[in-house]
Amino acid sequence: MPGNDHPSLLMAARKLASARRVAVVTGAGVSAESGIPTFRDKSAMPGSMQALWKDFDPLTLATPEAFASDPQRVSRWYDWRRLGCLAAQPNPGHLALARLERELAARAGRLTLITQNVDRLHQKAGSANVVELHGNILAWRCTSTGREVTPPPEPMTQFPPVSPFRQGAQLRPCVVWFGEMLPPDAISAADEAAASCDVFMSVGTSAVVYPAAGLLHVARAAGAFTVEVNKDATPATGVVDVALQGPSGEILPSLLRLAFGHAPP
Ligand code: BJW
Repeated sequence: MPGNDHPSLLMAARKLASARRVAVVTGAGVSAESGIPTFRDKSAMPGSMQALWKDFDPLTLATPEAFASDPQRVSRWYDWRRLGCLAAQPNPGHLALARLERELAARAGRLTLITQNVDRLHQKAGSANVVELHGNILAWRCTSTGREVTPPPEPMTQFPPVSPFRQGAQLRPCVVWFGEMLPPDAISAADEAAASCDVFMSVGTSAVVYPAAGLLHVARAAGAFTVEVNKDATPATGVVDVALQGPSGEILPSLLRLAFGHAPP
């Protein structure tokens, strides 16, 4: 984690302080400090909810093919994750991004927070302008009619859950699996924000899943100053203007303090 006087941190803070439009894309790493497991990290956070499903590769469960071949297992996994997301609380990284939105709004600026996460923790932290690229895990939809429902915050009792809308149909989570299209409104809002921002930040994502990973390149081509916050190196690290290595729950609050001073009580 860079110290508060580190030139990269100071440079990123100066750029944020003078920016009007900022776009941030977040990934699973931003929620890791809330105890939600990432997709590709092998090391689980202490106290995280990973143990039960440790023998399954999340990337092989998050596909339409997995749901088609074993809907019981896949829906059980998603219900377990849904309950974990409902119980989780935002961490200082989420809160810092919510503060960034308020600071920019107070200066007639705008933050577009583009997330690949399905956990709704940015909204729980107070962020309002959130673009969900990969859907959200709290809503489920009928495999036949597409109608959506928000299941109650208790464990489901039947797997796969039966659709209340059409006999013989099932419910699946409203998330985007590999090979599925992203919501068109979300991808166009994300593209527009990346193409028109002064500062673009990639936070807690392995930067390998497209189209989300392509937004950094859109922003760079349009002349934005680009920043990465990640505890490890990724394909984005060598591309950005400033790479800040460390936990987002520590780096983002430091960055906000340097850019805008201490948060008001
Ligand atoms: C910390 C930290 C801490 C940890 N602090 N950091 C162009 C080129 C090649 C392929 C494609 C392409 N365009 C489309 C594709 C195909 C495909 C794709 O991208 N494949 C690549 C993998 C090769 N994309 C798609 O299929 C997308 N659909 C699409 O494009 O439709 C049109 C189309 C289809 C087919 C062909 C062409 C066009 C859909 C992608 C959907 C992704 N879905 C998932 C599951 C969502 C539901 C669920 O939650 O279950 O989304 S997969 C999974 O990966 C999930 C995540 O949102 C996504 C990204 O992962 P993320 O968030 O980056 O997490 P991790 O675990 O990978 O990384 C965590 C990072 O945090 C690490 O770097 C850590 O170091 C860091 N970290 N703790 C800071 N405390």
